[in-house]
Amino acid sequence: MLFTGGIAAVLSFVVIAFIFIKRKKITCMAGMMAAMALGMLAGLTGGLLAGISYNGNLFLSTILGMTFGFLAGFFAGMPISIMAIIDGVLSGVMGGMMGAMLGEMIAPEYQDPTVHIMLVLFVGMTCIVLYMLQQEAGFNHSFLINKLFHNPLWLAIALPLFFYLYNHLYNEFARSSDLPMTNSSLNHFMEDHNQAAPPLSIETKGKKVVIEATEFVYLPKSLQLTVGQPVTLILKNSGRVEHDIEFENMKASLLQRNDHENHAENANVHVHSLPGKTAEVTFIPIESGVFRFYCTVPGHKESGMVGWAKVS
Ligand SMILES: [Cu+2]
Repeated sequence: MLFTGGIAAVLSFVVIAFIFIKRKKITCMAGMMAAMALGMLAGLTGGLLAGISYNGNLFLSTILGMTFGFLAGFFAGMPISIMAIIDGVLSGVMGGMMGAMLGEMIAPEYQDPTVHIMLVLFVGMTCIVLYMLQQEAGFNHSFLINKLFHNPLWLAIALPLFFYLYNHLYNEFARSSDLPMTNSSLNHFMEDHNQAAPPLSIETKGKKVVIEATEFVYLPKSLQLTVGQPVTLILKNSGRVEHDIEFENMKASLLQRNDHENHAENANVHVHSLPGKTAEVTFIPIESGVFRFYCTVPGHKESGMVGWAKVS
């Protein structure tokens, strides 16, 4: 995410710098196109990243997306003309709104692919915009970079290379940030508790997560959990009807429950709470992945009572 944002920021800066340097040779029409394209791309990408990062707060992510789009469109249009500024700013604001909505609404398991697609779109389009501006300003074949740029073969090699490196670094990056969480002691801890039946009232130093339920929304609607780390999930029902949380296909060992239903050992994690009451369930996630949870009261899931947990 940071990586993608960084690439997008650097490329935006390159385009703006290019427009600024060649501002005398670029016609108003080309400047408008460039400002519109850059504003839209920066808005979409910034909005998407903000929508994913601040999921559940569409207002904040929309404002952030609009700001990115506005700034990119404004600075790209500024060296050209007022018309280019208007063009850039408006499409930037629109792109920011759409990107934020996309980031907010996209299912969690598709967030990473969506970011990748957006980056491909961003890099591809900025290349075309830069090419167009080059054409507009006249090629200067004395620069090596321009020769490279003018040769489709080089471009055909450079782009796949970029995406290969990007994927490689992206995975490296993700792995290194996961590292502290998956150390061997936690794995041992997890294995020990898988072998024996989990004791009912274990002293756990796990984390506590509170989810507030109302009609018909969870707050927050996403959780970050760690494999092997016990977690106490507290469901605070602030609504006027009963609500619950049921996880789909999440493998976990249950440690204790405070309601009275009987449950098999590999049951889904489930917690139910009456209006105005609080209930909790303690469990250890066994498998990493993204798991949805929802309210099983008829009609609630369809009305928006869904969320997800990212177990890493
Ligand atoms: Cu409900």
